[in-house]
Formats: sequence, structure tokens, C-alpha cells
Amino acid sequence: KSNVNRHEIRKIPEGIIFGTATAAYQVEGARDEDGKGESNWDHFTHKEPCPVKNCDTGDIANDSYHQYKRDVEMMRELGLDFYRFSLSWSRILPTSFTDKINEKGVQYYNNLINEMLAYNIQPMVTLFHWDLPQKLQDMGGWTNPYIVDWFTDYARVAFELFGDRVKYWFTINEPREICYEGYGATSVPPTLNISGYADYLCAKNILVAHANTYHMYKKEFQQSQAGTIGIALSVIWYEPESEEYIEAAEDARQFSWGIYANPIFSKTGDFPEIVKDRVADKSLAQGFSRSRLPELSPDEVDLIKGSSDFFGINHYTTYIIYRNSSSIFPTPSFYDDIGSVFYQKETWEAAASLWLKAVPWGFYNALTKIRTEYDNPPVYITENGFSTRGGLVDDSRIKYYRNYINAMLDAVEDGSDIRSYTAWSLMDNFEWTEGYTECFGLYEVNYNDPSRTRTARKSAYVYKEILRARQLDFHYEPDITVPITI
Ligand code: GBH
Repeated sequence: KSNVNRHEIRKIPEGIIFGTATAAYQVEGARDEDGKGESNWDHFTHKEPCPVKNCDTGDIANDSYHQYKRDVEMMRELGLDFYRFSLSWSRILPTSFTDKINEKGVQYYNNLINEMLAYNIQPMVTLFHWDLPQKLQDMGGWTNPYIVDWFTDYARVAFELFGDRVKYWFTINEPREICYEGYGATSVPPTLNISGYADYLCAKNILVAHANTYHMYKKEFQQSQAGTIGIALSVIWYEPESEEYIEAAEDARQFSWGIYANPIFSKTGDFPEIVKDRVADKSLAQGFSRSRLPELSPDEVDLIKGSSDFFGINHYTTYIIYRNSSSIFPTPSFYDDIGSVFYQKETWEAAASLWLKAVPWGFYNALTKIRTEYDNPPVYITENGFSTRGGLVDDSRIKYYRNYINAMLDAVEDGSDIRSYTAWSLMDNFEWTEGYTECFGLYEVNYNDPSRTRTARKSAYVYKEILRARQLDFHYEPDITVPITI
């Protein structure tokens, strides 16, 4: 589908709300302040030798803990409908459990929420965006089934504290990245590298913890608080290299995100058939006594099925898929189970992040797949964005946003029920193991300046104009010598 006619101005239909997102560890700083407990990221970034580029940490990050008023001012400058941020579990519950609530940490979130609401900016809150209390990590983190209780208890505290004002909740951000990158590989803590095993245990426990929390909200809070609650999945688009590899690409999708989406959004529930069959067959052939993929009991299948009011999608990029008869991956492993190989094209526009290339039609295909496979659920686009190495004139980011929003509007025209669009990110922030070297912000943050000054990039002006005019105009050129104002 050819989706860009750059000579036309394209109107944005009513009903889609626009915002930006960040996450607690990536922006807050104040690592030790006011009684905060230690998270796995506090722990990880202080390991020796340091695992993050330039030995960067989130100890100070953007200092948002002290600068939330400036953050809200930027939201107002952009004219956002909402702002998506996450809560730090260890800031609210320093022991990890509910025996002690850290009032000062709670005060920070109250201040932020109240400041936003004073200007009619809706808070969208993620309960868990990767910073697990270290104590829980030590006890196995997401591989320990007791995390279902730990997470549900934490979530209940959050609903009690903030649910009178927060009407959009996300339980968990990007299970794939948590489970695969953290438990199956070494990109994020706990860097377990037990691929094809720990990643699947993590997947199951995340699904159950999510679903248990969803039902707890419905039962205990829905009536009084009337919010909406769901999950945000990382949806990478996998495109077959040729007709020959249609099945291989579908396998990659089912393993990468179907493993979370199918149990929640399909009519049948449970892990996708292909994932169950493939892992069971391979496990037996490899000499295991049972499948490395844990089973979901009939009760668990029922608990998880339908446990999200909407499909939250974080989407960034696309890979091409082909099948290789001799596996290049170790066995057992998650990628060996998938049984396909992936790459990105040289011709696709590259971001500063190695894994990120601009492929707007992949976004369109992903949204189309979600509409057709899961019976057109309400979709919240919870993240979408492009990285640079810094600088205020960020034409590559502007192009990315325009083309991706354009692709989204194509999906809307086809009937996709898209309710929100979220730019990642409001401002540069701690980009996990890449530290501060990859910039995703509409605002640039000066990390040499103790006050972490934020300055609007050209893309901030363009995003603001898209939201103000509610239209895409590929020819709009902002005058960035004029300061951006509310
Ligand atoms: C999102 O992850 C996150 O939700 C957000 O916190 C993050 O800042 C943003 O996107 C930008 O990355 O280096 O090859 O091992 C998107 C998924 C997770 C994809 C980390 C790249 C590292 C892959 N990203 N992953 S690699």
C-alpha cells in the first residue's frame, strides 16, 4: 500500500489523543533520596566493570524527581493530551513489599500528577517499566511465580494512592524485552543468558501477574475509579524476504509478541499453537523430559484471556526474515526455537540505535495484523520514536514521525480502532545500556549542566503543530529561532 502523498495535507480524525512517554529509571534520578529502595537498575549500573556505555547511570538522569514542573511545562508547550510515565516500585515500596510505604516517594508522584491535571494533561501510568526492586530480583525476579503476589500487592497500593486521578493504567511495559533481553540474553538485568528456558518462565509469570492485577483492578477499583487498564507489548514487524518465507516471518511474530498477545487477545487464549508445538518438539528432540515452555493451566488460560481493555503497542522498527536450514543459533535458545534469521536493509534510514531503522510500512502492517488477528481491539500506541546522536535540528526524527503517523492514519482508514499515539520520548533520557549516547527526545537534555536544561528540538515544534492543527503537513517548516511557548 502506498501511503504517502506528500503534496496533500492529511487531517487527523477526531478521537485519537496524542502524548509523549518516559519511564521512571530513565528520567527520575534521585537514586537514594527520600528513602527510595534499590532497584535492579540501580544495582546493575553500579556493577564493576560498568556494564553501561561511558559508565553512565540513572543516579541523576534528568533529575525529573526535582524538575517535574519543568517537565509539565514542556507538556504544555507541546499541547499534549496526555503524558505516559512509569512508577518506580522501589521508590514507593522501599522494602519491595507493602509493609512500608514511602510517603515522600508517593508525594513526588502526587505532585507530578496534580501538576499535570491542573493543566488538563491526563496521566497514563505504567506500573512496571523494567526497574524491579533488587531484593525481588535476588529472589528470581520474573522467574519466581510468587512475583504474581508481589506485583499484585504493589499494583493495589498504586491504585489506592493514585487511582482517584489516574484513569489510564498499563501493568507491564514490553514483556519481550524484560524476558528475552534480561533472562534469555544479557542486554538488561538480570543478564541471565538462559535462553529458551528462563525467558519462557518469565513470559508465563508476567502474563499471570498482569492478568491477576487486571482482575484485581476490575473487582476492587473499577466501580469507584472507572479507569481503563491494559498492557503495552513490544511489536516488532517481521516481513518475509520472499513468498517462500511467509511462514518463517509468521513464526517470528508469534514467538516475539504472539507469545504475549495470543494468551490475552485471541479467542482461544493460551500460548500460540506454533510456539507450544515447536518448543515441545525441539525440547524432546534435545533430550529434555518436558517442554521448556511452561504450560498454562486451563484456569490460567481463562484468567489471562481478555485481560486487557486495549492493545498497547510499542513499535519502532522492522526486520526481514528468511529461513536457514542449518541453525546459526545455540541450542537450546529462543532464536533456535523460532528457526528463522532476520536482518534490516541497508537502504532503510538508520537511527543512532543500531537496531532501529525507519520502515513506516512495517508499522502499517503491524497495525493491520493486530486488527485482523485479534478482532480489531482498541489500540493505544504507547511508544514510537527515533534516535539521533543529539543536536537541535533533527530532520531525520521529523521525517520518521511524519511517516509513521501517516502509516497509522492509513490503518485508521482501513478500520483500525486507534485511540492514542505516543511519541517516545518527551526528552532525551537514560537509554538503558546505551547510557546517554542515544537521544530519543523531542527536547534535548544537557547532561553537562547540573540543572539538566531541556531545549526544544525542531521536532518538538513540528509535533506541536501536528497536535494543534490536527493535521499532517509535510511542508510545514517551523521557525526554531522563536522560542516554543505555551
Ligand atoms: C523501548 O524499547 C523502551 O520501552 C524504552 O524504555 C526505550 O527507551 C525505547 O524503546 C528506546 O529503545 O541493543 O540489539 O541488544 C524498545 C525496544 C529494547 C529495542 C532494547 C532494542 C536493545 C537491543 N528496545 N533493545 S540490542
